[in-house]
Amino acid sequence: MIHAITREVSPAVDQCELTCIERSPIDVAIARAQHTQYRQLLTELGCQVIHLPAEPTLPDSVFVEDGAVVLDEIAVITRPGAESRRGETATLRAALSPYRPLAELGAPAILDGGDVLCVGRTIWIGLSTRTNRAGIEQFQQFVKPHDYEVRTIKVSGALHLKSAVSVVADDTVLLNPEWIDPIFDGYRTITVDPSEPSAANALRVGQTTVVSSSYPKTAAKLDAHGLQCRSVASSELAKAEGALTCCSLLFNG
Ligand code: CIR
Repeated sequence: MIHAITREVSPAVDQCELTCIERSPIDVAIARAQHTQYRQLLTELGCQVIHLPAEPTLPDSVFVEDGAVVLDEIAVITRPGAESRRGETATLRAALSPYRPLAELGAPAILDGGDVLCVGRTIWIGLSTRTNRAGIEQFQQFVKPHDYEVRTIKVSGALHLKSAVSVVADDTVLLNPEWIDPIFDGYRTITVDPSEPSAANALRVGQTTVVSSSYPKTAAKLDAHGLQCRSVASSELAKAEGALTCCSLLFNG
């Protein structure tokens, strides 16, 4: 059983944080409709979806990935890099407490879940505008007893590490070589179509890779490599600099 924590799009989403893109108006109704389709797809792919209510005062709260990192052994509640997002973690802590022992990062640490990429027993953490060395060091202390190796990688040109690279199968990563070096030894690397730089954020659910319908060329590439793909519209939340992994916390039950 895969559990998926999601949260309804905030009515304040158009006041979201933005780092690498220009602001453009966000239609909350469209964003909510696309998010509903995303949740329906997760259900279809076998997830039990735990959908949290909207947070009217937290514009970015739909992006639940940034507030926690859930491993098989432990969940680490983060301290998000953007101050406006720190209020998001209390409800995630409550939602996760029935499922995992919890640990929590404290100041001066900052870390967004979008910077954490688990590749087998290696956890790559992006050093970014949202994640600092104190965040990585504290995280490492929490996961060391569970036999994970933490490695740091510098992120530039993208908001988060997972804007640039994601795991799409046991042995395969999808990445944008303009934003990240292909240093994932032993893993097959598929690169995004150059006309679709943001396609590197795809969501693996069991044996299926979910790709945004905005990126058909990259989806065709994944298909050609034998991956089973599904697509979903995510264009409205892309205006808030969010992609597919950002909208859920997936973990085994
Ligand atoms: C932010 O800047 O924090 C949000 N507007 C977007 C967060 C997207 N999250 C993610 O990639 N994990």
